Order: sequence, then structure tokens, then C-alpha cells
Amino acid sequence: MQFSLDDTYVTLHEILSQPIAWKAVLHELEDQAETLKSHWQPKSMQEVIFTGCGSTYYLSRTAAEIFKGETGTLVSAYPASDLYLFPDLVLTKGAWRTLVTISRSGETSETLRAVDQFRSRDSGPVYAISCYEKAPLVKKASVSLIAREAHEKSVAQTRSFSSMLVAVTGLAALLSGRTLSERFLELPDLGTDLISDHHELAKELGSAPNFERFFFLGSGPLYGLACEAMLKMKEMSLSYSEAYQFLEFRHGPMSMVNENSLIVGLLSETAFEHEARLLSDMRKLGAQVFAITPIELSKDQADHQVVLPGGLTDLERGTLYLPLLQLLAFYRSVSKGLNPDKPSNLTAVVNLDLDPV
Ligand code: F1P
Repeated sequence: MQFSLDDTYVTLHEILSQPIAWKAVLHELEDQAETLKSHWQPKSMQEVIFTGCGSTYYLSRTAAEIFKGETGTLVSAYPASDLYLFPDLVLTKGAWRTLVTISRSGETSETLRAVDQFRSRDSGPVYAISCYEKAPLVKKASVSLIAREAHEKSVAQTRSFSSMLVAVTGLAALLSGRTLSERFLELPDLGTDLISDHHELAKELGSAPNFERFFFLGSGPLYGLACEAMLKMKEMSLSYSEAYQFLEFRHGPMSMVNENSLIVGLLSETAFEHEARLLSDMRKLGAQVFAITPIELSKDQADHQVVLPGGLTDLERGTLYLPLLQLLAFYRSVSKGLNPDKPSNLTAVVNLDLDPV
């Protein structure tokens, strides 16, 4: 199947080319492994803080969970503005911390200020994950990991997000003292197959005119990715879209479900039974369900499903959910007559004047 829109929209080109960028990140992880490990001091460190803005804040949420699972360290994730504006709450006295900053551009004003705030109170190392080697954030950091082939012309982050996710997932594994698994190193091939096998389904669902409400559900390490999918749907297609952890959805939000709702489930292996049951209940309320899942669902649990390749853990698998979620938002945008390359009211980088007035 030919998708000639690839020539028309840079966003589509960036979505489809992301596995190539992941490959470059995997090489970078292997090349930089010793340097990255040399800054990690688990014995003296009490907490790892992850920070970013917008997409990269959501990436921080997922990264924090992955780090907790891989390294066993205490972690937290904050929007960079909270770190900058509420330092007494985030950087409580007497702890020795590591800061992991994530930013596609490496220029976002709050993220830069967050590093300054951290440095003024803590002496631990600052890791920067970015797409631009020469960015100010990278210069401020103690050590950096660059997704060199992931930079984008688009405003909405797609391949940059997934590539930086590959970077933090690999970083967590390395810092936990293990080597990257063989299967994790196959992510680029797995991603390429997944896109070619299911592009058409994402296009069909993204173009369906009947959907008025999109709900993205993901729990544990997948919650940050559900939030990112929600944000993509808003940025590119100006659609009603929300994100929740699976079981949280029962505590109020499901009152918004109707027959014009698409519920997109990012299922885990760990909580599969509970997540599948919720999807089946939502179908009974009239919603359509699209599941991206490591384990096959029965027919009553999903209208559409993509079963992800095996051999990866819940902590390693996150990257593979993203391309289809991005395609969903892209086709929704195009089918509404919008331009996904030019989201309303947004710029690729937010530069605020944060000096006191
Ligand atoms: C963060 C960000 C993007 C968002 C928008 C504004 O940028 O919030 O996630 O799509 O374009 O900036 P960055 O710090 O990751 O470069």
C-alpha cells in the first residue's frame, strides 16, 4: 500500500521514519554506555527526578516508572515549571538527587530554569536527553544522550518522542547494571513491521467521522504514553481527548462514554486481566474499543486490536505503542481538513521570559 501523503506532510514522514531514528539511539547507547554509567552513584543517591514540558513531561512520567522498575531507586516526575516555581516542594532539603531532563529542542525556558534551580540546591549529576547536541540544555548537563536522527520539522513531537523513549529505556537498563536485551535491540525492525502491518487500520480509525470523543487508557509505565497520545490527538486534530489509568476510568470519567467514543487501550502484561475486563465493560456502554496489547484479547473485549510482538517486558515495550497512536491523530487531523504539520496556536519551542516583572 502506498501512502503518498508522506511527501505532503512532514509529520507523516517523521512518523513513518521513526524506526531509523531508534536504531541511531541504540548505537548511541552502546557507544556512550561507560560515560553514562560513570555519573550514576546509586549508593549516595536518594532520588531521581525526571522533568520536561508538554510531551517531554509525559515522557518523564513514563521514564520515571521505567527507572523505578529497572533500578529500584526512588523516583518522581515533575513538569519543569513545578521544579522551577515550587523548589521547596520538589527539592526538599537534605537529599542527594540526580536530575534527568528531557527536551526535544533542549531550549525550553522552564526546563533550562529547572536545571538552574536544581544546581542551586543540589550537587548531584544532571542527565540531558535531547535531539540536539549543541542545545543549551546539553551544555548545562553533566552528561547527555542525543537522539541524533530524531530531530523534526513538525511542531508535534512524534519520532523525537519515541526515540527519546528508546534512549531513557535503554539508559535505565544500563544504569541498573544489565546489558540491553537482544529483543530490545530489535525494536527498529519490530517497529517497521508494526507500522507496515497496521498503518491501514490506524488510518481507518483516524478517518472515521463518527468518533467525537477519544479516551486513551494506560496504567503504570504506560500512563505517560496514554497522556502523550491524548496530547497528539489535541495538537494535531483539535479533538476531545482524555487520558486515564485503566481503573481510574471507572471512577467518574466513564460517565462521558457514549456510542461516539473510541477507547484506545494501551494494555500491559502485568495488569492485563483488569484492563481487558474494563474494555469489555466499556463496549457494553456502546464505545468502540481499539486495543494495542501484548496478549490477544477475545472478540468481546475489543472491536479492533493490534497484538504487539512478544519477548519484551512491560518496561521495554512502550516505544511500540507510539507509531499507531500518532497515525491515529494524524489521520484524524487530515480527515477534518486540518494541517497536522501546523497545530493551532503552538510553536515548536516555548521561550518564556521568566524574569520577575
Ligand atoms: C516541549 C513542548 C512540546 C510541544 C510544543 C511546545 O518541547 O512542550 O512537547 O509539542 O511544541 O514544546 P521540548 O522541551 O521537548 O523541546
